[in-house]
Amino acid sequence: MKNFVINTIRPIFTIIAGSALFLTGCSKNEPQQVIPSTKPVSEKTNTTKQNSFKPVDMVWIPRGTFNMGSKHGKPDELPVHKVTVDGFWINKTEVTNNQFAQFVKATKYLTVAEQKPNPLDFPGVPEDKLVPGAVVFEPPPGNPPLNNHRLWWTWKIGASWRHPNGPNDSIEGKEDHPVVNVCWFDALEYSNWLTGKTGVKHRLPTEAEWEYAARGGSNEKIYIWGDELKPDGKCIANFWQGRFPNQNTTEDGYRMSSPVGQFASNGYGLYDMAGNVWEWCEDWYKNDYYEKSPNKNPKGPNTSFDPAEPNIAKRITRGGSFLCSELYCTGYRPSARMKTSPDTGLNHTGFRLVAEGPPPNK
Ligand SMILES: [Ca+2]
Ligand SMILES: [Ca+2]
Repeated sequence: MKNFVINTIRPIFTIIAGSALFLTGCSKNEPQQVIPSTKPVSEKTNTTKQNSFKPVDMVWIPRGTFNMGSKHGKPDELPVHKVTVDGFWINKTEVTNNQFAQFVKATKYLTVAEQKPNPLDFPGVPEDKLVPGAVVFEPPPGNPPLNNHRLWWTWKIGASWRHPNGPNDSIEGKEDHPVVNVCWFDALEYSNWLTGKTGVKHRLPTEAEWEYAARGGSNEKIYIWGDELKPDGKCIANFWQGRFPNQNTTEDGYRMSSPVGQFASNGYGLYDMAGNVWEWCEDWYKNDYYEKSPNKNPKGPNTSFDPAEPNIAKRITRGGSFLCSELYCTGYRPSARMKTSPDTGLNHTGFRLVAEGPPPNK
């Protein structure tokens, strides 16, 4: 959120504060990682529990090799390269509000979007302006140009996972929708909680694991289901139809998020790997990472670099969301890479986890 505030709301805060906000000690090779002041849940694994690990909400993805990246996408999806990943468990669906609520109930965890920003992170900004919030989609009227995403994103006071679109919105009736407005650090806390609870290491997927799982065995297809966005003219995922960002025809049945698992699963039995909400991955984003990525179990670069915003360190998000349009980001392609500051909650971003338990008994 800090980075979003500094770069997007900066002019507003600069006017309020009467002084400029700035990043210190931050270069393109030295990502500035913002660590929220929450205590990590202790992480324990347990051999006995590991052997009896049979998660009902996860699917085992067997070890395999695939072509990662795409010739049909953006420059950062190149070069297409062979990658082998070991087997892993992964959630069938995005983590839901109901699942996240269980975590919050058990731990009393406050997400970053619910915490007051630390004044030390915002030199010059009056404390009364530092209030909890998240970044929410609110397009201006008309047909704004599509080259400036700041036009349709607003930092909304009071937005959080409990209030996806702002303080007047709630998750009542959306218990089976994916949790949103959770940042990368929140996902980390949730995974640590599950690790402690199950005795099996849970974590965010690496970018390579995510893409391998998303492809569902259909290597090198543009979309998870093939090479046509709408096979037989039908929408088979929750994305945006119409002219982004103001004409949403809801041809797929959903204006914003949908309950998880409303569309057909992919070849591995996973739902919403295309669309619904973006999903955090473990890796840092670096635009040219594929040029030197290891070919076995790549875990991403050690530092982040996005040429569009070189001073902001970003983690990967994957899979696209209900806001992804054919005219704009096409993020629902399994190879599409998005990147977000790890402390930023957005109302189109959630996550799913992988687990490092033993494979299922044959
Ligand atoms: Ca939709
Ligand atoms: Ca998704």
